[in-house]
Amino acid sequence: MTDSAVSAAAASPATNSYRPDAAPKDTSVLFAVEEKVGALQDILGFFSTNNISLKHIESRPSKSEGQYDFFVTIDAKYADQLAVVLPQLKGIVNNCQLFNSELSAANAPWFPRKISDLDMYANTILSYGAELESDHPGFSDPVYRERRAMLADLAIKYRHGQKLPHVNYTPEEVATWGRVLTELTKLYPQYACKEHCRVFPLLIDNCGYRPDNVPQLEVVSNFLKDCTGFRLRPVAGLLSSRDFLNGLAFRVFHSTQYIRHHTAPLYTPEPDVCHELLGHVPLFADPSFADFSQEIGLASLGASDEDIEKLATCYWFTIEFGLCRQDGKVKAYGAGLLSSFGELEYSVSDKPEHRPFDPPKTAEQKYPITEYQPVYFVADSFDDAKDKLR
Ligand code: HBI
Ligand code: NLE
Ligand code: FE
Repeated sequence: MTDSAVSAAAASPATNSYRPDAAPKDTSVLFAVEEKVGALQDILGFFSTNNISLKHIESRPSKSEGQYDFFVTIDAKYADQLAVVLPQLKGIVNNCQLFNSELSAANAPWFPRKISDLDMYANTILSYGAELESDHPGFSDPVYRERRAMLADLAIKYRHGQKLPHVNYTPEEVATWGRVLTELTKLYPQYACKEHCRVFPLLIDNCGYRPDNVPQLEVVSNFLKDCTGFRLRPVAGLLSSRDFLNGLAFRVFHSTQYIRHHTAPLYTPEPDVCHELLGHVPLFADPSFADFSQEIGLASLGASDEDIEKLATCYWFTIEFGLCRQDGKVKAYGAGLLSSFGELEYSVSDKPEHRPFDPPKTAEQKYPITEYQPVYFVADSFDDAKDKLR
């Protein structure tokens, strides 16, 4: 590093100091235009009218039919001028994206660079939403609330590299887990996707999935590490979409450790240990699904708020509430379905609407968070979902 780079790094906050090369860089911009005679001339005209000299330009047919992609590189000295006219350019082209730019690097939100950076999220839990509070039986039960506070505290104190907290579940908690496990086990053969059905017996054999035992996160996390490199990290409650998705980029799944209230075994709107262990864990042990999950996470690193929103919606309709077609039948792979013996059967029935998984459309779909979903998206396979999401 040069002296000036050292001082630049020292001056910026510790969390944002990673800048491997402080020399000014070329700026590149990628966009698509409708295919027509003179399209290239129009593009060149835009840059020359705005006094920006091009260093490099190339074109190729776009993935979307009837359009051409242009990839344009300019020298760093024109970067400020490009920033001025960028909104105008965005008005006349499609899918405009900026690369390699000092400007875009400076504007990108902070994101974790290494797995231990996830320790920063331990204290950034969102409060429980009002909706959750009003229809949540546990919130008027003082014993339950105290237990939740104790388990939240364990998660807040956790740091990367430590053993995951061991919890001695009470007989009442074990009974709730046992009920959920027993009911779901009856439904899985008919409604769960084949990847879930393949892994589930391994969890019984290796991780203590039994009606009389709530499996410990540490044991389950070690099992996942062996299968796909995914691991669990305890979390006190809901994280922001950005923080939660960023974890997936590092193959880290933030897992709650408390259990739903004993009066609501059928369905709960918030994640709990039943949801994490029965819904998510079996699929994070599947290599193709693990890759799919990590790709959503990688796309979230440094993404704009707008893109985070779209990724969170795609996450919701796949990892959380996804359906897929297998051997001519519709099966559940979404964790929110695989952990709810109320919603699982409903989701594959003809009551809700089923639409094909199509990221541009799926990313715009609104959804309720405290009741059964009115709409589900059906993918052909995890590999197909992964290709489409890209
Ligand atoms: N936080 N702890 C936790 N668990 C989740 O399942 C979760 C979250 N935050 C957001 C979220 N899920 C999703 O609904 C998307 O917004 C990513
Ligand atoms: N509704 C799910 C269940 O009852 O297990 C939890 C969903 C969490 C997003
Ligand atoms: Fe979940």
